[in-house]
Amino acid sequence: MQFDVAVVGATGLVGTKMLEILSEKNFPVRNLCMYASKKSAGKEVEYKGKSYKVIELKKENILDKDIDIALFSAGGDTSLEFAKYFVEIGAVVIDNSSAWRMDKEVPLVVPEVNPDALKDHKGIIANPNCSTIQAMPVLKALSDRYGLERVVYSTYQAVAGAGIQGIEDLQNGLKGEKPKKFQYDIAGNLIPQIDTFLDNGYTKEEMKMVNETRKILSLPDLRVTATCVRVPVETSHSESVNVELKSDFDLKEVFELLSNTEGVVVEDDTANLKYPMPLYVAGKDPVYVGRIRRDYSNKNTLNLWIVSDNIRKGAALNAVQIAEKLAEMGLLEGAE
Ligand code: 11C
Repeated sequence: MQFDVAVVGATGLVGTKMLEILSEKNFPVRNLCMYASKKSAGKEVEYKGKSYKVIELKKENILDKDIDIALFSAGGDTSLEFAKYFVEIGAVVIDNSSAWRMDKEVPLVVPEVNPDALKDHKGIIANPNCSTIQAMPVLKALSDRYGLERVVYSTYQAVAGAGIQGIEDLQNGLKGEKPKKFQYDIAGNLIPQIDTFLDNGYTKEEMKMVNETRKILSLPDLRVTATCVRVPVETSHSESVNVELKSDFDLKEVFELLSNTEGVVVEDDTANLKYPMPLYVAGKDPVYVGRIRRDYSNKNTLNLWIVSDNIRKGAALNAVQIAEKLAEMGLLEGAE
């Protein structure tokens, strides 16, 4: 089976990565349409050695096409305006923005965690926030084995989460220039704010972690809290995760469980100073977990350190994996 694929936001950081991953994975692409805003329309983008002209994203440029899957990463407003036209022509939209993540009609999916949610899709599937995605395979495994009582996230998020301009702010900041994307210097600094503040004192990023975790794990009452911090690291988010379980655990068994969890690599050998770090995880597909230890201050509680490439598993790779899973589950129309 082959598919007609559209990438919306094809010239952005995540869009570019989506194309790279489709190619790396040899995804069965029959035709490819690359969309972007008027500013980038007409540019030439390469895919597997062939050059494609970027099409301006507008209604009439969508309705005249045959598309089976549209991978969106162009911001929430663009998704809200244009996804419906792709659905109208029969495509399944996999959207990387936050536009529909909490919509009851829209599955929010990490393929190795909650693939069955895909069965209920009505044309749009949401890709979770990067900082949420990377914790999911680990928490799902722990949830299934021991039950989850409470989760405390403290994140150390890379500048790539803020797009190309975030990366530029770090690189230029290291040369002494002032930031353009962030409100403060990021080189040599930490910013305890990602996205805007809400009335409850949390940032939108923090509440995304709370709400998306509950939805993906189907645990609507799970006690979750988060503090999200931007750090001067280019790519890969790191997270300290404190997890209170419903029942007690044997640490060796936890190591074994996580070592056998799809999409997860345990990197934890303190005697040899082995633990995951963002610099070395960048460019890799799995979620890495280390510093696995008992929290002696609370019963049935674990401390974990989870690191993953936020542009790959946190965005582009997860979106492509959703497409692969849809195809595997027979939920995608394509051509023989
Ligand atoms: C960041 N997590 O690191 C954000 C970027 O809802 O998809 C992704 C925002 C989102 O800044």
